[in-house]
Amino acid sequence: MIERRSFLKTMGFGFAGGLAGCILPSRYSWADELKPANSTKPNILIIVTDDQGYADMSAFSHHAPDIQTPNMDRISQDGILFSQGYVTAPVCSPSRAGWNTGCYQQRWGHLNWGAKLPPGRKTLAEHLRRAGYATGKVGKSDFGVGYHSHDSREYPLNHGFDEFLGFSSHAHDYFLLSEEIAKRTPDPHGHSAALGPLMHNRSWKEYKEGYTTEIFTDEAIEFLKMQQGQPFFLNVSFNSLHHLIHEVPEKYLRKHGCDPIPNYDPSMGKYEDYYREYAVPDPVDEKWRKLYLANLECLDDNIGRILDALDELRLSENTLVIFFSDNGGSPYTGASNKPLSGSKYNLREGGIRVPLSMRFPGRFNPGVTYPHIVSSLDIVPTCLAAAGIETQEDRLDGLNLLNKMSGTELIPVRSTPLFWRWKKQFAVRHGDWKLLKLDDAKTCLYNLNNDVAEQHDLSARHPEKLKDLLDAYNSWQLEMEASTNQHREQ
Ligand SMILES: [Ca+2]
Repeated sequence: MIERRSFLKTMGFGFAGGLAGCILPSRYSWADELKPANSTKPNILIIVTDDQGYADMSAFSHHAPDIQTPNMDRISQDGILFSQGYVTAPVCSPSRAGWNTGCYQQRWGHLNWGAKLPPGRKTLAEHLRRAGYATGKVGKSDFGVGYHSHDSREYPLNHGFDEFLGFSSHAHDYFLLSEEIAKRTPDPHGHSAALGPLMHNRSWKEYKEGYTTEIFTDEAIEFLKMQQGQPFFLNVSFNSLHHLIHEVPEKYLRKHGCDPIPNYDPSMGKYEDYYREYAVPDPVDEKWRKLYLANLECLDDNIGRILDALDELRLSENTLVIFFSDNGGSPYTGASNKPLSGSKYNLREGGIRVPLSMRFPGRFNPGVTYPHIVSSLDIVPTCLAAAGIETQEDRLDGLNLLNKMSGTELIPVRSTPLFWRWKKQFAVRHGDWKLLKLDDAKTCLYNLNNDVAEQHDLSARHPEKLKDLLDAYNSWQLEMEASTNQHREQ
């Protein structure tokens, strides 16, 4: 992310580096660069993991016995752990569309993987950048299947980020990041995953050696070092723990007793064929759990490096940190969502209830577990409130959590239902109740207060509750369709 700082050096702002070789985003203006810093605004750091299971964070009392995530746990030890934190979809792309905008992605027809990010839907980065924040994104940016070009709205520099290093698609090889491997591969930017150089601002950046979890961490720390004195928004979206889960540095493989699996080589044929073989291994046995644990430990260590950097730079006290997984654990990686049933790719709790924590020194009490329903939709309004930006409540589907989490009495913030629709599945959560319609199955009703694993269908015993939630879903669905039609007409 040296380009912007190099530019400032030439303006006499005292940053290291030179203008030679720099590539400036085309929409930069002198006025933007000369905007005075406002150090009273809090910084915002959002760390997103990929496909992490609900049982795979040791801060939870229900965590799986074989995992330890001491660095992820630091966030909730100093802040709030959410035991009922939901995302808006059981897969990457629509979930990310939801949290980045604070709106149900169904409002513009983003039901599966493929919808775009419409210009009429502002992202958190756009809100914050307009308010004077320096904005950076590192890692995975995913708004639909396929590789997005540098000039598409789905590319981070075109929806609010000043700087970006990562990939704009749903999956990337963890290790294969060189130009040479991309040239030798018949499908380096395949439909399902990519390999080769990372996207870097308006260009590309190759790594002859390296590992994405560590590269993204290095870049995030570099961003933090250079942003002291002005408010920043940094989003670090790791591709860990997405498949290909077996791509892990050797020291972690050794520690967890894993047998290495050879990575792709062009002599094997198409990358997509390799990717599909290891994205859906059969069976997913203890071998894969060990690989998952190795990948998770590397991820946790690197999150620790970012938190350490915040401490060393004396930024922690004025930074709101939000941590969560974009969807539940995948059935193909060895993740665990216990005690929930279901997983990534379905609307059972295991697909949409995720590890979620926040810390905001001086605003959130430390060491609190919040037991009520919250959503990734709440991230945008909460961050806007933290930044002192007037929240356009009528344009957002989430809630501002800021003042609700500050006291000692933890009351439910959400009185209205949450809704999900993904492919043919849909679900409604309201209070203790959940309505669930899976593919080709009857519509079920669960009381999650005493049946968190969704084992006992109560639809026959409580037909009035079933009807209430179904009516609410149908009304929501009509609202989403009307909104989608408006977007189509724009
Ligand atoms: Ca994901």
